[in-house]
Amino acid sequence: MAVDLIIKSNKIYTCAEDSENTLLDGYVAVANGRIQVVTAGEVPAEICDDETRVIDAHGKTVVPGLIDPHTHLIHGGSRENELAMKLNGASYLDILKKGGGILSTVKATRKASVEELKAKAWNSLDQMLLHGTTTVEAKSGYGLDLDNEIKCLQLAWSLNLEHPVDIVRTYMGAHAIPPEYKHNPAKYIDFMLYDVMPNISENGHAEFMDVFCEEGVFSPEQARILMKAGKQMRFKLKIHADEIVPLQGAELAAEMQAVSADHLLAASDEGLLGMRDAGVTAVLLPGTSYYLMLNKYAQARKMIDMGIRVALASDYNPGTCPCENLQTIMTFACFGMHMTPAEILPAMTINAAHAIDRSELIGSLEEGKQADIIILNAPNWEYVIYHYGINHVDKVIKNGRVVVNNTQLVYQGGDV
Ligand code: IZC
Ligand code: ZN
Repeated sequence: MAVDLIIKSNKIYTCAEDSENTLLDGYVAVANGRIQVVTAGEVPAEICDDETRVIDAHGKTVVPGLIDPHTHLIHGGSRENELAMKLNGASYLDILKKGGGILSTVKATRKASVEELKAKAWNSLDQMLLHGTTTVEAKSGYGLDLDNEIKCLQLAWSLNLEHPVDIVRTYMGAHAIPPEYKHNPAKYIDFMLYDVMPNISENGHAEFMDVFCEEGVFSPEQARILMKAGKQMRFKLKIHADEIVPLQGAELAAEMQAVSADHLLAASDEGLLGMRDAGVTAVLLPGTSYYLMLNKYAQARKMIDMGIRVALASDYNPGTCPCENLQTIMTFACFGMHMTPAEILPAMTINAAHAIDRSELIGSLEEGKQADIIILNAPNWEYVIYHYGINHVDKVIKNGRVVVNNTQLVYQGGDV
């Protein structure tokens, strides 16, 4: 039986776990949207016929589609007005306390029509795809009331169906206390527990749940209550943990057996060891450290040496990292956190797949996995990180179909 697509290259990085042969000079063969063969050597004539498309990527670099396991994709408006405040020394939490930050995006998101939100998110997804991202996690958390949270999660589902990029949905009502509950945060927590979470769980609007555990936002005690209830309702768990103030968020992630704990700049060593033992993936967001001008990054080197699985993400959002491009995040991971190119590649592919519980399906070039593959205009993987500030993506293959060709989007609308 002939295959649909063959990609040949002398630099195929499979990112397969527990395999010594992660760099091959050979080919990837794709049939029916899945990877059929990945191997070193020449393409045997019998797997090709007249219909088989052959891409000769010799001299270019072939890697799995990048996975972005932490984004706040769907939101209204933008927050460039905060730049001057930041440059004048206002911190992220100062701006939030004054009703700005997340709360200004909540206002804009509630006001926006579904069509407006869709057009904005679609543009972001196009940017992500052009820069090599083939799957993203997308959090709600700018609606906060029932109707607006569901509006955003349903939109994420339509985008998943209509746009080539796959979207994994996370409910994040615990992102901020909405203005209508400003004087009664306990009541907002009850509202989430009894009115919103059961609805979202029963209707399958989200697979994951996330909590912003931070000083002045949700305390570790509140986060624990929400996560426990979420677990009972069969949500998989994530947590924004120890980003700015150390609150033992990493310990809580381990205790609750979260799938991932994200940020972790101020995580304790005990918390990190707990995460390792509980198999919690660390999702690091160095673009946010840069953008908040923290002069501080998560201790990636220490985490890797401890044996924690480390993934990287953009944190794409309108306040602390308005950047869809994972190649930019690679620059911060390398030059800010001293991760090596050999560590950054799995952090954006197979480890990122673990962070969204998709490691059986995506994140590596292995037989049977979804054919999400990118071809980079670079002679090897190190070069992509070395030559920074430009887009190296030449082609993107999503589910076996070429959706970016010669750096341009080539997908047609409809179900891709
Ligand atoms: O809109 O500020 N950190 N949530 C937690 C964010 C950043 C998004 C925002
Ligand atoms: Zn976030």
